[in-house]
Amino acid sequence: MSQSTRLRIAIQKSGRLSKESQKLLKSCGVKFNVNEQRLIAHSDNMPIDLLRVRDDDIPGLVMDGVVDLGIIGENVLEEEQIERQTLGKPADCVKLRELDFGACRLSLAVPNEFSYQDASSLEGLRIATSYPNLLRRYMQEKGINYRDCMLKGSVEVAPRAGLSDGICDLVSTGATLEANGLYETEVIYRSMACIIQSTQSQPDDKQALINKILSRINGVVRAKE
Ligand code: PRT
Ligand code: ZN
Repeated sequence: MSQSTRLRIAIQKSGRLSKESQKLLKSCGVKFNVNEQRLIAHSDNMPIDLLRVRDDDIPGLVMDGVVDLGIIGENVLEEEQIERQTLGKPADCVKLRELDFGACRLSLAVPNEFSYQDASSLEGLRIATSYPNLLRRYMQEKGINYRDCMLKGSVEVAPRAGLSDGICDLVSTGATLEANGLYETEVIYRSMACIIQSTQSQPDDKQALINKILSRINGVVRAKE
């Protein structure tokens, strides 16, 4: 496959970052129409193609140089980076800047009846999470041994279902924890959406377009501050 002359930007197809990612690019003057059935949306006024994928695929697509830019939550980026470093796969990319949406935190939480002092209260216990690498890094720093319960979804119901003692999950308002009889004990990672670039060297015209988009993003984000 030859390298595309058009700039490829990966964004989340549908989900919490999807609308904001599209809005940001539109406010930078990139015109496009999304067809919900299509993976790719071509810009009408700039040599840019948007690749609409699952958010989990975005860091890898950028790190493998399949796309040039990606808009992704720092939590997913960092999780993938640790995973790839562990596997010896390419894990490099450049974080161009943090964006002003997608704020959340990855936190430890336990059932309301759990008497929690500090992270060592979880010694030997089972923790459900979709972020096993970020959790492992945090618990290793604290020197705490725990047992894994890897779940891609429904993490918040794991303790009630008897699958785990606690959880490590994303929180924004805290309503989901509360609705499931859990309380937040420690924030292990704070995240925002960010824009990342592949480390592959780019032809001058493509890099100039990346610089133009980035400078417009800087303007758009600053204007809102
Ligand atoms: O289908 P795809 O794989 O692309 O999407 P996804 O389901 O994996 O991700 P999605 O759309 O839920 O989230 C995308 C990104 O949004 C995350 O990786 C974060 O960077 C960011 N984000 C910001 C959040 C939240 N806030 C958030 N609150 N992601 C998930 N949540 C969930 C959380 O997992 C929990 O279930 O919302 C619930 C908690 O919310 P509160 O408000 O009740 O605390
Ligand atoms: Zn996902």
